[in-house]
Amino acid sequence: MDPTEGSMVRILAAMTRVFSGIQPTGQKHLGNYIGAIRHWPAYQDLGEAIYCVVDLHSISVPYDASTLRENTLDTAATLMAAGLDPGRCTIFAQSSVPEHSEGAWLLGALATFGELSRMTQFKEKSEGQASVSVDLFTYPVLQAADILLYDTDKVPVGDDQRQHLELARDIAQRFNSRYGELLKLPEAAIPGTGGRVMDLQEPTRKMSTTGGTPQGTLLLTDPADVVTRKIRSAVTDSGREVRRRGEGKEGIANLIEILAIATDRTAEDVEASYDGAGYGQFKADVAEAVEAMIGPVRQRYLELRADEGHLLQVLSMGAERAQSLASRTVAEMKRRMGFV
Ligand code: AQP
Repeated sequence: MDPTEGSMVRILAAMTRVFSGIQPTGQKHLGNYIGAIRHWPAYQDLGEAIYCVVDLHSISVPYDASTLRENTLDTAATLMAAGLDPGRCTIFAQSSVPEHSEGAWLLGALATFGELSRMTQFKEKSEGQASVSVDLFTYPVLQAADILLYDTDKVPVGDDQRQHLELARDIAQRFNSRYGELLKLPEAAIPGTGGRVMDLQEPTRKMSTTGGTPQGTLLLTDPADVVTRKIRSAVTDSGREVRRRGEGKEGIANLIEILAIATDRTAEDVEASYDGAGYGQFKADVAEAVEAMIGPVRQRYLELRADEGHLLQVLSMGAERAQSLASRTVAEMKRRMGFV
C-alpha cells in the first residue's frame, strides 16, 4: 500500500460533514433511536458532525407552546445521553439560527407545488385533518435548507426520510444549474436493518410520535417494567415460527430486527438461534436486550436533564458554530440570486 494512502483516507474522512435533525415532539422512541440517533455518535470522529433539534419543524402540526421549550431541552439531553459529546460535535436548536428560515424561503422558489404534493409524509399527516398548516406542506423545503446550508455530505436518517432527502438533492441540483455550482448534493445514510421500526401494536405502521399507538410506541424514557410489558404484549401472528418472511409476520419480523440490533447480530443469526423455540422465550429475550441497550441511555438522560443550565449552554455554543457556517451559505445564495 502507498504509505500516503492511510493518511489520505484520514484526511478525506476528516472532511466529511454530517448533518441530521430531530423534532422536539415529546419523548423520543425506539424507532428514532434505532433508525437515527444511535448512529450519530460514530460520525463525531469522522469529520464535522452537526445535529439540530428541529423545533421549527415541530410547529407544523398542532403543538403546545408551553411545552416546546421543555421538549427542546429533553431532546438535546436525549442526544447527549445517546453519546453525542458537545466537545466533538455541534448540537443546536434550529430556531436559534434564522438562516434556516431564510434559506427555506430562498429554496422555496425552486421547489414546486406538484412535488411537495407528492410527499408521502405530507399525505399521511394531512389525511383526514380538518385543517392543515402551510408549514406541514413546505416542511421538506425547510428540511432541504437545514441540510444544504452546511455543505453536508451525509445525512443519517431513518427510511421514512428517503423521499425528503431525494427532494433536497433535486432542489440543490436545480439551484446549481440555475445560479452556478454552490450547494453540495447530500447523500442519505439509511441503516439496512432498523431503518423502519414498526409500531409494536400495529406492525404494518411505523413507530411514530404522532401516528403510533401508545402501547406500541416504546419510549426511551419508559422504565424497565414498561419496556418488558410493551414488548411482551407486542402483536404477533398465531404461529410459533421466529421467521421474518410469510403472511402476517410483520410483528415478529419487527422484533427480530430489534433483537438483531440490540445484540449486534444479523437478523439471519437471530432467526437461526430461535429455530423451533416459540414466541414466549423470544419476546422475553427481546425485552431483556432492549432494556440492556436503552437502560443506560435512560439513566444518562435523567442525569443530563437535571442540569438545564448546561443544556442551554450546549445549545447556545452549538448555535454560534452553526450560524457561522450557515450564514456564509445564505449570503452566497443571496448574492447568486441577485439580491443587493
Ligand atoms: N419508526 C422509525 N424507525 C426508524 N427511524 C425512525 N425515525 C422516526 N421514526 C422512525 C427517524 O428518527 C429521526 C427523527 O425523526 P423526527 O424528527 O421525525 O422525529 P419524530 O417526530 O419523533 O419522528 P416520528 O416518530 O417519525 O414522528 P412523526 O411520525 O410524528 O413525524 C429521523 O431520522 C427519522 O427518520
